[in-house]
Amino acid sequence: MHPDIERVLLAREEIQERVRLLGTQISADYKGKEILAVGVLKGSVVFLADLLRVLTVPVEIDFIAVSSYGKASASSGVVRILKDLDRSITGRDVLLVEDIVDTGLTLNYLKEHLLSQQPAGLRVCALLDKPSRRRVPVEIDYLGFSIPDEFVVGYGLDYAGRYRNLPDICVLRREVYEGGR
Ligand code: PRP
Ligand code: 7HP
Repeated sequence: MHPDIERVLLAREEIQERVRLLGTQISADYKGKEILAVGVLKGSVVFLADLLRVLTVPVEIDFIAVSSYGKASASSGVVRILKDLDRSITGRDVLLVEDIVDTGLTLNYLKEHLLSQQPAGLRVCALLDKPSRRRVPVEIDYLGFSIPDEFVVGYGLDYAGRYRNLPDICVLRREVYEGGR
């Protein structure tokens, strides 16, 4: 195990099984429709890549990137778009794909931003939720796991840009991020 890791919270097999079930549920709910899956860069890429491959309905993908408001100043709730969608989503069935919902500020902002473009529908699929950290209420239509308030990395999730390549979702040792989170 990587020396910066305290323990594995969700092992790769458990993640794969949950992603498979999410894919089955989403495919059933969207039967007869075509999904435009919008991944939120960069954390969602691993999850999105796996989710895509278990969907049985037609799916296109696009990406959006937002600036982090910085966890230290979460109360501002200010989110800035760094890369917007390539194509119009008007009239499309959009599935917004996130790796983690923490304060809810990013998702809240993104939902408003996307809804203002009149999609036919907008649902949210998030792999992880930390409900104890929530500052604004946000609805998650498809959720992988609800987790406690511990800083996790791996399977796309980072700390300071690192650890995204770890195949399991792991709790990062406190000493690594203390003072910087
Ligand atoms: C993470 C995550 C969400 C956001 C959730 O992104 O991917 O977008 O934080 O936090 P919130 O609910 O408190 O708003 P991050 O800013 O770490 O960027 P990344 O995806 O590039 O790692
Ligand atoms: C964002 C984020 N990124 C990685 N790990 C966590 O636990 C996180 N919470 N919010």
